[in-house]
Amino acid sequence: MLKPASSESSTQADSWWRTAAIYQLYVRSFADGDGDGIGDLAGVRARLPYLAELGVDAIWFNPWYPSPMSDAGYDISDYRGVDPLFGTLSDADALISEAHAHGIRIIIDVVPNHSSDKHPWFVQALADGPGSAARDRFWFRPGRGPGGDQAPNNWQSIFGGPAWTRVTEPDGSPGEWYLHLFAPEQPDFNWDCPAVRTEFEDVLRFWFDRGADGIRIDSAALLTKDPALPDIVPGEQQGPVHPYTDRDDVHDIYRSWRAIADEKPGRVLIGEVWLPDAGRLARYVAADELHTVFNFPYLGCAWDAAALRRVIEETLALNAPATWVLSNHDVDRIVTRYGRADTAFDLQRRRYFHSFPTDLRLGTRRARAAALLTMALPGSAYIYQGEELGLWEVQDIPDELRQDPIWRRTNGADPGRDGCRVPLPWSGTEPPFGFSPASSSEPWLPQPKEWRDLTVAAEAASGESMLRLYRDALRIRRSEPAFANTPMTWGPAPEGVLAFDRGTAVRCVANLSSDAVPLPADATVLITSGPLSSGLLPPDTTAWLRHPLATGAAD
Ligand code: TEU
Repeated sequence: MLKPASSESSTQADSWWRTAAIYQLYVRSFADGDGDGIGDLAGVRARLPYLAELGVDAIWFNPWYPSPMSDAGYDISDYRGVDPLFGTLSDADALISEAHAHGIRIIIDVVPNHSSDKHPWFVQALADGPGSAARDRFWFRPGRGPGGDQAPNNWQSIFGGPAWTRVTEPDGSPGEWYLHLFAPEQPDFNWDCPAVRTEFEDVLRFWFDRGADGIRIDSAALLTKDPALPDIVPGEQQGPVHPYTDRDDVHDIYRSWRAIADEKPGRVLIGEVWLPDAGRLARYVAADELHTVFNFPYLGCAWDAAALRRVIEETLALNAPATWVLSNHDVDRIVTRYGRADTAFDLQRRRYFHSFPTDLRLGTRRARAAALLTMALPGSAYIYQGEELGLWEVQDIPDELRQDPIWRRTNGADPGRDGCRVPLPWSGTEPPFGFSPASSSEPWLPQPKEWRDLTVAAEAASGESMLRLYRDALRIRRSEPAFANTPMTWGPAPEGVLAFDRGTAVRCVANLSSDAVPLPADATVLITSGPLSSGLLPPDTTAWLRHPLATGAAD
C-alpha cells in the first residue's frame, strides 16, 4: 500500500499527478547493483532513500522489460516481465512496494506502437508466412517493382533509412516487407487487429494489478495507420490525414485505456505526444482519454523570456492538467543546451546543435534558473535523472562505444542520444563514481572524469550544488500551499523577465535579460537559483518570493 502524505485528502490523493514532481529514472544508467556495468532494479532499490530525500512524488521508469536492447529496451519481447539485465519480476514487485512505503508512486513505460522482432508474435509471423493471422498483427506487405524488391511505400524510419525491411520466407525465398517506424528490430503493430487491442488492455491490467500507479505511453500519436499505406507526399504531411501520425482513430484506444485506468482511483495515463498543433494535442487530454501529455513545446523552447511566456500561455490555454518538462532520455541535457548560442532543441536538428560550442558555466547557471521557473509553474514537473546533479551532455563518446541506433542508422550524421544516458556519478573521485560496486565491469558508457565534482556525495556536501537547489526547491514546492493548486497570474516585469504569482502568496521572478533587476523591497526571499547582488536579481537567475500581498505589506 502507498503511504499517503500526511496532509493528503482522498481526492487529492486521486489527482496527485496534477501537481506531482516526477523523477524520470533511466534504469540502465541509474545505479548498478550486480556489477555488470549496467544499472538494474537492485541498484534502484538501494537508492530509493536518495529519491525520497530528493522529495519526488513519483518515478517514471523507462522500459525494464525483456528486450534484445536494440533500442535500449524500447524493443520489447515480453510485456509482462523484467529483463534479466535489470532483475526479475519479483524485484519489480519489491521495488513497487518499497517505493510505496516511501510515499513514492510508480509509473511504467508501455510501448504500444511496436514490439521487438524477437517478440513471439513477430517470430510466429515470420514462420507462418504471407496471409497468416500472425502476420495480420503487424504490417506485412508485398514489395513494389519487379520481383517485389522495392519497399511498399516511401515512408522513412524516424531513426533514419527506410521504414520497411524485407523478410526471407520460411521456404528461403525473398518475401514480404514489414513496417517499422523506428529500427528494423522494432516492427509496428497493426492496431486494426483486435488481438493487438486485447493484448495491450491485458498488459495494462497486468501492471496495474502489480501496483503501478500510472502508465507512460510511448510514441502515443503513432499507433494507428492508414491501411492503404499511401506514399507520403512531401509538404502534405500534417494534420488528420497523415498516414501514421495523430489519426482520428487513435483516440478509440485511449478511451478504452482510460476506462481501465479508472477502475481504481488515482491511476494516471501520460502520453508521449509530439505534435506542434495545440488543438490536436488537446484532443488527447479530453476527459475520457489521457490524463496528461508531456509538454514538448516547453522542453524544446529556447532560453528566452518571450518564447517561454508564449509556450506557458499556450500550455495553460489547453485547459488540461499541465506538465513541465526540461529534458528526457531522448534530448540534449539542459546544461549543455543552455550554454550554446542557440538554446532551443529539436530532434531533427540534434546533429547541428552538437557542432555548436557550449559554455557549461553559463549553461549551469541557466539550468538552475530554469529549474526554479519550472517547479513554480502550475502542474506537474518532471526531473530527468542527472538534471538534479547538473550533468551535461557527453558529446565526445568514442564512436565505437556509441549504442544508439540513431547513430548507426544515420551513418554517424546524427550523434543520437547516448550523451544524455551516461551512468550517474554517486560518489568517489574516479569512474565509475559508485555507479557500480568496486571491481565491477566498466559502466556501459564512459563517464567524464570531471564528474567527480558532480557526484551525489560531493553535491550533498556542498551548500551551493544543483542537488541542494533541487532538494530545497522540491521541499518548498511540497510544503508551500500556494504551489499546491493555485492558478498563476502574470505580474508586471521588465523586458526579458518573467514574473508571476501563485495565488496571492508566492511570486516567481525569472530574469532572462542581460541586466540585474530589482525585487520588490518588502518581499521575503524563499529561494534563489544564484546569489543576489546588492539586492538585485542578476541575469539568468530565478527567485521565489513570499508575496507582499500575503504578508499584508504594501508593494
Ligand atoms: O521516442 C519517440 C520519439 O523520439 C520521436 O521520434 C517521436 O515519436 C517522433 O518525433 C514523432 O514524430 C520514444 C522513446 O522516447 C524513445 O526513447 C524510443 O527510442 C522511441 O520512442 C521508440 O520506441
